[in-house]
Amino acid sequence: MHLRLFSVGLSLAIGLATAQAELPKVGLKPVWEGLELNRPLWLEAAPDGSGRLFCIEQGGGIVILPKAKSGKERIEFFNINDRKPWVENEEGLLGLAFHPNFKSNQKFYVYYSQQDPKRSVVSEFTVSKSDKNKADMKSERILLEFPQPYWNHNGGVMLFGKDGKLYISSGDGGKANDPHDNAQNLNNLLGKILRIDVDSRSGNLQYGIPADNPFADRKDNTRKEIWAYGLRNVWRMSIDRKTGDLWAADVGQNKWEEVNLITKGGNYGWNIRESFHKFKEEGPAKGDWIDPVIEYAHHAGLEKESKFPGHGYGVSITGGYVYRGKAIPALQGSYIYGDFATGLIFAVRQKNGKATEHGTIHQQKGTVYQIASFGEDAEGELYLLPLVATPSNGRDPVGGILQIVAE
Ligand SMILES: [Ca+2]
Repeated sequence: MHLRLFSVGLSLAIGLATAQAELPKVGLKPVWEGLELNRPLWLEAAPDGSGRLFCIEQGGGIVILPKAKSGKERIEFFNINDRKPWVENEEGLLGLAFHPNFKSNQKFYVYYSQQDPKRSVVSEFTVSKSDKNKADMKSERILLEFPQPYWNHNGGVMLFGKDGKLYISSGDGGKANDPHDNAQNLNNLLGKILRIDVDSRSGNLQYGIPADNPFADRKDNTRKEIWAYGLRNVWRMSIDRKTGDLWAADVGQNKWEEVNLITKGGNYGWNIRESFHKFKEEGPAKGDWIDPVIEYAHHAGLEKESKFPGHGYGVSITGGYVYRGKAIPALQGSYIYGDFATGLIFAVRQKNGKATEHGTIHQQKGTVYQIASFGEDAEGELYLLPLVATPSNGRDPVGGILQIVAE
């Protein structure tokens, strides 16, 4: 339901003054115009008080953005372009996470694709001792590699929780329908959110299995790295910096896009379910599946089946962040997400995992920027990382980044 304060009487409006504000419309403001960025996919601030913003490029680079949003200087921090991580559309350098103690240990983590065989690699690197704006490219420690049988659904988000553990989204391995039923199979790492400890070691592993992982005590072949499962391709997840909640946007197949709140040991249904709906014909009718917070349909014909009629459409979700900035007070505490293809930006508020309010907060006009990802700075302000511009020619890379601002 969309709460419309302007449609109610003054006395009621005063009565609601302490309630959450209506979700506002927002604008998009070009920033770092003229800075050349090639397929930017992730933007975050180093947790060291320096205020530096780091931006991933899919081809294998990490760039430090100029302090001034009018700046054009490209400071190259990291570069694995020569390893060719980006071969197919959904491959590449996909994830970056700074160690919670980055300020003292200078460690950071990347997630990238490699070929022969196709696989995802999670590695630790350290900043150069002589130049804080350069990674020491010889410092790589590979923590984890796992096979990605197809080019699509490679996951790629990495985040440190408030618990200091590293959370990783893996993707179901690709193709369509999850043909090998990876997401429901606890014996492999695909279609999961993993949780590992980068500061310890378990057995021969280059990381530790946290003792409080949901399957840490299993004596069978269950992968103890698993935190949650039943996910198709989480394209962007984030942690609410206030509450610690883990939000994951799971890209759907032909019908439904969904936003999930991730809990320990949770099964999010794929490939038996897609969003609130049955997906696999021969799948069980009942199970311990956790429904999403919200869903949206791929086209108008599905709207009558949707739990959220009037949401708006799209074909591939891009997850964002719970807004904790100051510039748009009415957006405070809402989760911002968008659709890659339509470029619509949405927001939702929830209580106990159920949506209480949602709305389209921005509809692009004229040039529609596809939403490859969102970014968040140290102050909690949000950015849109566009991939290509349409409809002018649909192919040209867009140089800049767009900041989400009050309309
Ligand atoms: Ca699901």
